[in-house]
Amino acid sequence: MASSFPYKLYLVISEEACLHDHFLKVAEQAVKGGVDVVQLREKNASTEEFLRKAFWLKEVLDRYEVPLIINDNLDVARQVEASGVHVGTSDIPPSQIRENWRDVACLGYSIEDLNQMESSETKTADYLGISPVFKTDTKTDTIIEWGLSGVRKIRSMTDKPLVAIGNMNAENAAEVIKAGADCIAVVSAICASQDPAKAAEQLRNEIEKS
Ligand code: TZP
Ligand code: MG
Repeated sequence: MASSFPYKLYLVISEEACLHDHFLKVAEQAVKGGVDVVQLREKNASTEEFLRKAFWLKEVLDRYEVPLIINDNLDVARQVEASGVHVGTSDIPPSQIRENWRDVACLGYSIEDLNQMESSETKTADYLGISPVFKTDTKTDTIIEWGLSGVRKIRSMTDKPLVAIGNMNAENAAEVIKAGADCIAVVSAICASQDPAKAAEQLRNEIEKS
């Protein structure tokens, strides 16, 4: 599909999710393994800390020409000149992000309820997160578990790029792509791995062959 979101393997990273190495090292290894877009998601950091981490991460990703997306913080995103912002249903609405950042390159919005598919907020997003595809211990305040049927349903309702997130791994990536997702997003499959580069490579292989 032609889109402004040509990415296939999306790393959603936070410092605390990285169990075996510093998060900047994990991000770099993941990119070497095949991650082509990275989101910094720091739910517990102060703005100052978030900003500092974002600057560091941006510096690493720029070396590989991999875009950085910031979770739910417009100020941090703009200050580090990120490629975009990702928001969920309880965050700043996408329309407001666009009003305040006219040339935002990449605006992501999580779909947690089928009713959202009719909303103008969904129409304004550049890509949609299917959240979560499968239940996950990484984010427990979720409403639905979309499963493969949910991915197919959302696919039938939009041409927008779809990013699948929630307990995604090398075992289930191919079937989720076949169900209609364009991109696979992971936290723990890479951040909790002893070998983030290899984990990314395995995921990338599954995506490419499906
Ligand atoms: N949004 C929906 S599920 C999720 C987010 C941020 C967490 C995904 O983490 P994991 O470890 O890949 O299941
Ligand atoms: Mg949120």
